[in-house]
Amino acid sequence: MPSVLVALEAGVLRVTLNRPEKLNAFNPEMHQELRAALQRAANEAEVRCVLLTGAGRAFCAGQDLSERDVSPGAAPIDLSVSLGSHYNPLVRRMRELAKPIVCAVNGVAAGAGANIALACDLVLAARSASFVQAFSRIGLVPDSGGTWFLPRLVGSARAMGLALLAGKLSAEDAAAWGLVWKVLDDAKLMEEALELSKTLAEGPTKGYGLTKKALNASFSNSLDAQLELERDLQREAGHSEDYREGVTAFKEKRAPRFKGK
Ligand code: T3D
Repeated sequence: MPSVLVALEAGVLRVTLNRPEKLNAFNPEMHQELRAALQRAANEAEVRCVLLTGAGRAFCAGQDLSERDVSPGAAPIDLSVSLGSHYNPLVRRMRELAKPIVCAVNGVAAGAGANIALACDLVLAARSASFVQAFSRIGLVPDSGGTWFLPRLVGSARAMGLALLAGKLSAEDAAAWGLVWKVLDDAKLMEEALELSKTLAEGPTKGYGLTKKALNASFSNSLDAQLELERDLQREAGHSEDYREGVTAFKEKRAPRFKGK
């Protein structure tokens, strides 16, 4: 049974974390399969949006702790190896993918699972979903970009509370705090996530990729540097076929037919 299910439909690469008996916790196979799916999204022009979700009742419970031997006498584990070879490249790959990633958080998102959801571009959450920075419960530091995303999304006070107390944040509170884009009734989550993903898959993919680049750079740039970046990215966007189509469609008073080029 694959650890990640992948299906392409109408420009949307649906990627489902598929270890439901472990609440979709990460093991090396799941990392490898997710990496391959994101590589496919980057390589194939037919893929114009990625939709990430989880099978079963959870989105993802972070690292599979049953793979960590901490029994008395076992050698200490160097977790930097896991972050360096799996989690950090995953988050970089997601942020650098020049196509939008929608996340449908179908249930609990804990540890790295929570922060991988936050690394997506548009996060939809089922009303029954929750977010847990579970790391401090086991003596760890939030990873997978958590210490970067959280203060930016919810401010330092709330980021610190989430990280130190490791409480369960409901989907409703996550939306109220600005952690996610929208909360949907459980029964509507996948339908609406798919609809949103299809809308994005029909959009100006190249412009979306450049927009991701600009917004991702904004946190470390001065206003001057950001203005320069916008100028450069706009030059690139202005050379796209989709820009030509967008302006033509506006002038002809019709909906644009973007090709993602
Ligand atoms: O190690 C490295 O590579 C470093 C990188 C680390 C990144 C990380 O993600 S560290 C954080 C790891 N994750 C956690 O600490 C979360 C652990 N899980 C939980 O806290 C809870 O399970 C949840 C809050 C996610 C859900 O709670 P609940 O009450 O809905 O479910 P449950 O009963 O706790 O779990 C159901 C089953 O899933 C249970 O198995 P069982 O008893 O039915 O056979 C549980 O053991 C299993 N499970 C849940 N999370 C994990 C897991 N098994 C392995 N690894 C997990 N992370």
